[in-house]
Amino acid sequence: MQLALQEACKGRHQTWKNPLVGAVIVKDNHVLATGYHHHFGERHAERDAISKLTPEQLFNSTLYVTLEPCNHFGKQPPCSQLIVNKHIKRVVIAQIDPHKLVTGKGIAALKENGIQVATGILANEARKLNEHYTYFYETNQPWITVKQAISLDHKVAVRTNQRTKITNDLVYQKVHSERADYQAIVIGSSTAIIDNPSLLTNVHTDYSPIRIVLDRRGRLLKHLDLKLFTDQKAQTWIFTENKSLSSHPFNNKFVHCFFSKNDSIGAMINELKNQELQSIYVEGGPTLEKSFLDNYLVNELITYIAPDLLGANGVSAVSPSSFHHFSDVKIDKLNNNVRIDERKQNV
Ligand code: AOF
Ligand code: ZN
Repeated sequence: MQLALQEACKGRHQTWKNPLVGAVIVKDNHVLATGYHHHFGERHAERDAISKLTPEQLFNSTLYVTLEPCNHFGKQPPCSQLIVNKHIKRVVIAQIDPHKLVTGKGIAALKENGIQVATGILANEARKLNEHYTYFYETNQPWITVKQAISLDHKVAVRTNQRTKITNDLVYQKVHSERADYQAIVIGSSTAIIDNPSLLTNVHTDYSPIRIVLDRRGRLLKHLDLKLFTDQKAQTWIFTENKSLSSHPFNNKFVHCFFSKNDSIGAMINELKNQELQSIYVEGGPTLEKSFLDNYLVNELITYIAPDLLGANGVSAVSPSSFHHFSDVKIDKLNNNVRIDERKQNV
C-alpha cells in the first residue's frame, strides 16, 4: 500500500477535481504492475495497473488500491466490474471513497462477486493524500485556506492603496506553487485594483485554479484592463451585487460574472459546490479575510511573516471580530521569513 500511495503521488496537480489514486498488483509475493490516475477524466488507477498485465497474470492476484474502486459510470466505466472480469482474488483498500456516488458501493459489488476485500490499510495516509477531496465529500463544504503576508508589526502595506512587497522571493515562489494545491483563488476588489495580480501558479497543471474576485459594489467596472480580465491565462470569475457589472459584456470566454442579490461569499461557495470544486485559497485583503473568519468559513490559515516593521501609517492585517483557535501548527523558515500553517481541524 505504501507503494500504491507513492504511485498516486505521480498524478499530483494533474487530476484536478479527481482524487490522486494509486494501485499495485501482487501475486506470489511479487509486484507485477503498478498504476495511477494520470489526468482528470482519464482511466482510473486500477485500470491503469490492470492494463499492463495478461489475463493469466491477473488471475488470482491481489490488487492494492488507495481508494475504494468505483462502481458507477462517470467519465470512466466502473473499476469494480473490471476487477471481477479479470478474476482478481483479493482487493486491499486504504480509504473508503467519501464520494456519494461511490461510497460503500464499490466494496459491496466486489464482495457480491466473491472477491475478498480488506479495508483501512494506511487509511489516514490516503485521506491526507486527498485531504480537500475527502473534506469536501464528507462535509459538503469546500476546504478554505486564508493566506496572508505580513510584517512583524502585523501590517500588510506601508500605507493605504499602495502595493508593498513585504515577504522575500522564496515566499513568492512558495505562494505561486501553493496555489496549485487549490481549485480556486479568491481576492477582494481592492486587492485586484491595487495589486493588479495575475494569480497564476508556477506549477504545470492541466487546470489552473479559477481566479475569483468578490466585488459587491461593482468597482471593477472602472478597471476592466486588469490582467485578470485581459491575460486569458486562466478562468476569472466575478461575484457581484451590482447589476451593471453583472450584465457587462466581457466578450472573453475566460471571464464570467455572477450576480447575487446579497452575500457574494455565499453565492461563490454555492457555485463552487455545484461544480464540485473542493478547495479555496483566499489571498486577501484584510477586509475579505475578516468576512471569511467572521463567518467561520476558514479551515486553515497560512501566514508568511517578514522581519520588517512597516510603521504606524501601515495598513493592519486581519483581526476578526471574535476569538479563533487554531491547532496543528506547523512553522517553517524561508530564509529570514517565517511560514506558519495552522488548522482548525484535521481531515
Ligand atoms: C479517479 N481516478 O483512479 C479512481 C477514481 O468521472 P470518473 O468516471 O473519472 O469518476 C470519478 C470518481 O471515481 C472519483 O470521484 C472517485 O469517486 C472514483 N475513483 N477516480 O478519478 C481513480 N479510482
Ligand atoms: Zn474507478
